[in-house]
Amino acid sequence: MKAVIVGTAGHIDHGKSALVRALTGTDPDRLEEEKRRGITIDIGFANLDLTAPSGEKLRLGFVDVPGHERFVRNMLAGIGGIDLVLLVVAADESVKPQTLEHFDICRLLSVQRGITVLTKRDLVDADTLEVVRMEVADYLRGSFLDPSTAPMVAVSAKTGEGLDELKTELARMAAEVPAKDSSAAFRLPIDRVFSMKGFGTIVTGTLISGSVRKDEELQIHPTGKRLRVRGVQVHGAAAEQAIAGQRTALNLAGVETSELERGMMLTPPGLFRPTRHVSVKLTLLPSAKVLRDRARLHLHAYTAETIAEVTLLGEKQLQPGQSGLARLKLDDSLMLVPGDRFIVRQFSPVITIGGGVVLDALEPARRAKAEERLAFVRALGSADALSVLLVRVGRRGAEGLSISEAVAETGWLQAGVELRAAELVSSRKAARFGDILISASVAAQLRSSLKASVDAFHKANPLVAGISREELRERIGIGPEIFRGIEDSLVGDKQLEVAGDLVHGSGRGVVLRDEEAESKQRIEAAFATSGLKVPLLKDVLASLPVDKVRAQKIVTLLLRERVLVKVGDDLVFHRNALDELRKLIVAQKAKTPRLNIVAFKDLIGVTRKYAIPLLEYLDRERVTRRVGDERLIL
Ligand SMILES: Nc1nc2c(ncn2[C@@H]2O[C@H](COP(=O)(O)OP(=O)(O)OP(=O)(O)O)[C@@H](O)[C@H]2O)c(=O)[nH]1
Ligand SMILES: [Mg+2]
Repeated sequence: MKAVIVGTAGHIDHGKSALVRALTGTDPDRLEEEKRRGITIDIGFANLDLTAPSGEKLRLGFVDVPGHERFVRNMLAGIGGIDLVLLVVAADESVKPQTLEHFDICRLLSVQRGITVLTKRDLVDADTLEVVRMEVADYLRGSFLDPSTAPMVAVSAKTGEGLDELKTELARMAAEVPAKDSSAAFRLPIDRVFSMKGFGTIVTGTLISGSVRKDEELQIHPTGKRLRVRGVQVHGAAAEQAIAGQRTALNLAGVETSELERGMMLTPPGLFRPTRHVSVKLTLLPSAKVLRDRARLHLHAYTAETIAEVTLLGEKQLQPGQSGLARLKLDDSLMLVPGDRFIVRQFSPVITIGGGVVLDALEPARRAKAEERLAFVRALGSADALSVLLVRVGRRGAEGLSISEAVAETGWLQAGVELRAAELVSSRKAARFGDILISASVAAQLRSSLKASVDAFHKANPLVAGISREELRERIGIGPEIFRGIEDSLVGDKQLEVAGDLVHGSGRGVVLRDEEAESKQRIEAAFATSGLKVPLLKDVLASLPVDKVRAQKIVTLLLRERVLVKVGDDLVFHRNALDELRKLIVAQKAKTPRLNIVAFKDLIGVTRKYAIPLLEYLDRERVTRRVGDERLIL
């Protein structure tokens, strides 16, 4: 059964609630005070089953809103998720201030469909009805309720006249409403919270996207608390799951009613983050005053409301009737994603002055400059989904954008992000390394700076085999995943080679000149033949046919290749000698697990001058551990 949400709109006392009651049999005014005063204060709900002309079964969920100008904020909490609107105008009063304000709100929220309902037709004669019909038609001309395309029905809740015609129009129009995307991420803006005996905490709302099932884990924003769905009700009846477009009640486990309130939003856990900075396209009503930079406004999005400070991007003020790009700083965190619509009302006196659509709700930690932000938001505003992802990847520069960040930024499901990411990669607009996307142009820059860095290193260190990967990565200043990807691609193109931990230019071993090669051999031989009774390094170097600086570089090369190992100041051993030492000590453990310095000296036959640095080396290598004056063999 297809679910469609129908909202009412219109001036106070024009018969919205009476109409909902006449259509559904349910009085949407549920509060005692509402019944006593005969006005609607808060949103109310009712259901109606209809059959579409095609025979399809339809379930209409009505959200009845208050018309009183003081309760517009409650009206706004109800109108956010509606699919079509009944614009109610009393035939004996015609268009009034909240008719205008409510209709402006519908347009700003981009409501696409609706029916104009002239109520109380039993109170006027045919001529008056005609005059009102023309007045209302004039007002609606050019809008989504233009009388040439949208129906206008005159009814009486009292006599029932016109109700069948209205139901027929409702069924026809509900059948045309495109189904909300139940495959998108689940988001439920909460409009009511209460507790029910035997059940505990219940929340209700209009399910704006995705679906939810019993026993699922959810997260509540902005507090971040996680909780579990104990039960689901759809349009007042127990259900296995609720899908987008349905009036939904959830019985929640693990949370008290005091922790929840209207304006919070339920989502799957871990996907989204609430935000206090949003970039938006803002539209001012023609009736509004000029909007200046830094103005403070009331902002309403779905059931949430907060105060926003506007920074206009580009022009320094926004003219009535115009649209512009802006960044809003919110007093409270809200869970918003691009595409979400909102309404803004003047700070004081509180009247509706405009609305807009969210373009970006999650900014990276690095603060963008004003021009950068303007360019980014402009690019987002005019882009299709694929380009949106590319623009977002581009914003992250060499940091890249991970798949999960892309989900949080866009509000798309992971599968959607993956699909678009794959398309960007196959069209060579972006590169993907592990879980991270970077733009093709940034990848190209990184490739050349990585290559240039390696070349520069070789130039500065001609006798060194290569630069260590970690050092190279730090020089470029990029994360490990992207580094590995760029390195791989350069290796694949035979521009670089990787040997163990070292990166060097392709085909470039270390080219030693003859006397250097000879020196290198002589140093190695001097240490290889002396075992642990090594000569002093400076004596060995002094005997070589090369100058001191070059000799030192050759030593550095031998240390890097781990042919020689530095054990203390000016004290260097051949790797093989140290390996022998290690074996000897380990074998000694069976005889006695403890050694003092004298025993150690005797065992390996060296002087105290060598024994102490060697023992400290063995401690560092975790072959031994110092305990008082002795060494414990580990
Ligand atoms: N005669 C007549 N009276 C009506 C009709 N519809 C509503 N009324 C009366 O008009 C008054 C206001 O009706 P409501 O349905 O409460 O009006 P509303 O638009 O819901 O008002 P708010 O929710 O406060 O904005 C009530 O006394 C209704 O009985 C109708 O078709 N004919
Ligand atoms: Mg009412």
